[in-house]
Amino acid sequence: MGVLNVTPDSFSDGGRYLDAAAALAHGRQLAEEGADLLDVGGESSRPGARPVEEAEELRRVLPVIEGLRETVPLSIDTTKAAVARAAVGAGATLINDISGTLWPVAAELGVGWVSMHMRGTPGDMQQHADYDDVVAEVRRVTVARARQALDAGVPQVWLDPGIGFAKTARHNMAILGSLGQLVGDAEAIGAGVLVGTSRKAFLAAFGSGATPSAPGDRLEASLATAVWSMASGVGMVRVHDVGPTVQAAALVARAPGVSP
Ligand code: HH2
Repeated sequence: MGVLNVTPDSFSDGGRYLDAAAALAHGRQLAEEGADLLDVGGESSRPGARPVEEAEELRRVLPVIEGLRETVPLSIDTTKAAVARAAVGAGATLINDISGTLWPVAAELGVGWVSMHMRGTPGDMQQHADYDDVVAEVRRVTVARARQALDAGVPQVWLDPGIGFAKTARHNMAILGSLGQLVGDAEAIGAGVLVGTSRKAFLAAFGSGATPSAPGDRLEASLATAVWSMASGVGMVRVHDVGPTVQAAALVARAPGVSP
């Protein structure tokens, strides 16, 4: 899943693809690099991000979805039911909903849905990063919502632990270390697992002392966590750097017993 942010304020690429022509060109490039799906978003969800008006979000994402729908499958990264509906009407086939609430819309429209774990909203989520057992909560919440969605008739559901959403760097690492458990949960209910670590801040808190702090300079750490996720059985990784990740995925797929 390649990231296509049509926003002025996303944490790593804010403002670069706000113009529809720039977004379309970038989307076509990501598709050429081998993305199976592009995740189009018109509202940043970085910690402290401000909400965007519905009309503005629609203005950002709809031309991009209409312009790319013949080129590559698309998901819509939104928490608003009206935006999800319009995006699906324009050609998106998956609702990537970080709020965990839009499964009834996905059921109504007959499209896929992502069951992601978060507490609070992007504006206040980091105040809620306090768990007895973060892995147990992520598994419990994402599986319970996924079951509701599947029971309601959503045709395809992805469990996503929500790396960086109401989580400290240690929480994120604990989740990555136990991805096999979430993969087992997903298999048991007929869902997949999606993980998004790409360029996120926690990557700078671990690894060698030289791990760069600028989001665009976190390619190596992003690839390491994508490879780890795929080798743990995760079916989809959400990334900014599609070409290098596709190369890494091809290599992982050659490992006996692994099929990302
Ligand atoms: N991460 C981001 C946004 N949407 N959706 C899912 N399902 N999983 C994620 O981990 C995830 C997500 C944050 O990354 P990005 O889109 O690059 O930044 P921003 O939210 O600032 O636009």
